Amino acid sequence: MVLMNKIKTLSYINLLLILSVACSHRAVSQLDDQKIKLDKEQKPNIVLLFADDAGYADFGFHGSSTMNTPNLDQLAASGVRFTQGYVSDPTCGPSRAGIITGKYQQRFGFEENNVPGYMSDVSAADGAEMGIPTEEKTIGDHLQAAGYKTGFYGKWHVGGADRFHPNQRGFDDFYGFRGGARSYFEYQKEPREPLNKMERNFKVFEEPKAYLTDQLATETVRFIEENKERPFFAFVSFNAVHTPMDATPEDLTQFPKLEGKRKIVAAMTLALDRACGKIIAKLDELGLSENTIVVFTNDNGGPTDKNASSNYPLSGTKSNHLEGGIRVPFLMKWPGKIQAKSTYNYPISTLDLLPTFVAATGSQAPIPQDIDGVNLWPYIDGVNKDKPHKQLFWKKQARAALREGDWKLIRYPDRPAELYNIAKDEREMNDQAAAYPDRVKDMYKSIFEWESTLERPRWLLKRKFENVDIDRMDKYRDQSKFFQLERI
Ligand SMILES: [Ca+2]
Repeated sequence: MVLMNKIKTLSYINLLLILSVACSHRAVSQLDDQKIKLDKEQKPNIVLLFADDAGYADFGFHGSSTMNTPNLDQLAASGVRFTQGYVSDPTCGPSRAGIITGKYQQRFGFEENNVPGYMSDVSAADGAEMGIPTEEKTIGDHLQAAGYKTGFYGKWHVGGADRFHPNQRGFDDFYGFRGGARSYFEYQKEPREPLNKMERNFKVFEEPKAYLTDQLATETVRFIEENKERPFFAFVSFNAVHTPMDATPEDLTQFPKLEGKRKIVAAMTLALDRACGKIIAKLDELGLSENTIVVFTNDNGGPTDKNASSNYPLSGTKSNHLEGGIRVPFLMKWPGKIQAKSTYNYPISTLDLLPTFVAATGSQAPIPQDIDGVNLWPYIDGVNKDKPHKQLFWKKQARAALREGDWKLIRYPDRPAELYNIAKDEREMNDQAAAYPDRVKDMYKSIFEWESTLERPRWLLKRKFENVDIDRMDKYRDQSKFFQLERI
């Protein structure tokens, strides 16, 4: 039956080829060889380039003349740029739990960021125990089931305990760290947080010899070379440009006009772009580019206070539900399938990557139904002209947001809800709540109804971090106050 299904997908010429050799014993192995070859040709490789805490504005393809990102600019010109690409949370751990499962992470209790040392004394879980529950299937699990070799490089941050290890969660090959932030240089002594040690597969601890961003590219290139004859999925989870603010002296010298953290983040972004370019160049060198989907996106908006990132013209930052916290750079390339230099303008989500990737593998692995992401191919192709999502939700504790059509409602713990028309007011400057009280009521109710379907948080941050997030939002909300000279 499987063979019949496969044969249905073969071209007429390939079918003739198989029929012509299928008459002898020797032909059986030829048939197998041909099947493998066709599998390889039909199933695209997938490379997900994933940045950390990058500012929406801090890429050439988003208009930055400060940052130097030629390789990512080229990627943007080679495929589609999603102009309203969202993450499912404005912080690291929950956003990653969403992308890795294709589900709103609050559905399995991954509502709050998981940062050892920051958790409440009464948190039900802490430390290495804060992870994606093992009953959830990951993007790696799904692609393994579709016959892919899977590799994960860099920051994991969705569970430090052994049972949450990437090798246990659908990734054949791993070089990275289980925690959420670490030095970009080799640790000379045991770090305070052992989850941040670099690890090759399971418990073989091996610090990087090169600047970490470059090392992650080297590891990904190795994985691509090792698997060039079969379909592969590389999840490249850079910690760039998350703190600590570590850059190489060579990269820093490229930005003589900048100072302080802004200079360092520019150097870190240059290294991020170089690493992405190295991976893309390897695909070109091996002749794999035509049959490889390459995605670039980022886990949450830039924390301007921490790493001097800019989300301009969007408002807000990491850890709040303004557009600057949840709307991220989002590129996808697949030559011959996705039109170069195109844009897609309806809202999409990182939750969509799991079903979109599974759909690209062909019919053998069905798209899971119990997820919130949407297969984007009919929308990218223009076959389906509707919006992929009628609603998109965000929530942490009392704070929440709902995007419904052009409207967005933001619910706060310390002030009335705000309503924005994102199509007319992308910067969220003109609160329309007083003008549309019925819409506010309806959307407020919709958030509550969605919340009622969610699990309770498995862990809780200390209360004071709610204040930290609100204070950061208020101080850094209007991004036009920062880095003004760069925009003149
Ligand atoms: Ca992050």
